[in-house]
Parts: sequence; structure tokens; C-alpha cells
Amino acid sequence: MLDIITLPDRKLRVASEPVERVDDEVRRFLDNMLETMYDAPGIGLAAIQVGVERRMVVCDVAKREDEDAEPEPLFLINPEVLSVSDDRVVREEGCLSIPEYFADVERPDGVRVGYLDRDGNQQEIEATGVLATCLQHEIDHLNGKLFIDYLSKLRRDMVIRKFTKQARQATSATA
Ligand code: GNR
Ligand code: NI
Repeated sequence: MLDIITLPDRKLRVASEPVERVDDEVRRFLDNMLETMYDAPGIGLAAIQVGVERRMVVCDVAKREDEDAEPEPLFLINPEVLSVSDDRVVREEGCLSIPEYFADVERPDGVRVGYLDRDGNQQEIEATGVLATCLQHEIDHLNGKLFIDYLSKLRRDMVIRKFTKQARQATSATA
């Protein structure tokens, strides 16, 4: 299992680099990301959340509603938003890197995303609903962007302050 980094870790603000070659090492890493995501549990995970500055994402929204549902993992390498729908929706979001904080975010309801699959083949997916939200949230991570960036500066600063304080207390407790 991989360690998930949390606010205020500066790495979460880094823009990730493209993956140059889809090889066994990449596939092994994607498998580890998926296990880490299921274990968390979460519906998506970007490589930067485990400290790796490469454009890779895993997600699976199938188990969100139904614990017993068959897993439907998606592996996306170098994903790019190709187009978004005009209609927008507000959905409550959370992030494994901002534990136990949730807020409403407005985004396009639908997206078309191009990416390389785990065999290195170019693919396209058209998504709506939770999957569309998840894909946009993950691609934001690859650009150093977090869902709290869509909130007012006041709320964003409150969240960052809370996590900065928590981290400081955790450090002083072990010192
Ligand atoms: O597990 C997650 N749930 C979630 C809920 C609403 C919108 C986005 C997400 S993604 C999140 C996991 C995560 O932090 N991925 O980066
Ligand atoms: Ni996240």
C-alpha cells in the first residue's frame, strides 16, 4: 500500500509530468494505486497523491452506491479533457488529501476525456454524473489544483489553516 499525502503538503500543488512509456513498471504502479484507493476507500486517486509527479489516475465509481457491485476500475495515463458540456451540476466533493472535509463544487455535468489505457492504447471516454465529477477532480490534481480552489478564498484559507495547524501539532507531539 502507498502513503497518501495530505494538506498542507506542497507537492499537491505541483503540476505532474507526462508518462513517456507505458511499461510493466507503470502497470505495477497503477495496480498499487488502485489497491491504495480501494483501501482508503475512495473513488479516484491521482499519482501525485502518493507523491509521484506523473500524469496517472485510477478511478472506480461502481462500488460507491453498492458495496457488492463488481469492480469497474479505470486506468488513465496522460488524461486530457477534450470537451465539457454546457450544463453544470453542483455535487458534494471530498478528497483523500483533505481528509474529512466536504464541500459543494459546481462543474460541467459531462466531459469527454482522452487518455492512454494500461496497454498504451489511445482511448476516449464520455462521462456524466459522478464519474464526470471524479475525472475532472483527478485531472485537476495532475495540474496541482484541488477542489477547495473552487470555494471562496475565505473558506479555502480556513481549510488550509486547519490542516496546517493539525500538521504542526502532529509534528510537535512526536518531537
Ligand atoms: O474518494 C473520493 N470521492 C470523491 C467524491 C466526490 C468528488 C470527488 C471525489 S474523489 C475522492 C478521492 C480523491 O481524493 N481523489 O483525488
Ligand atoms: Ni482528490
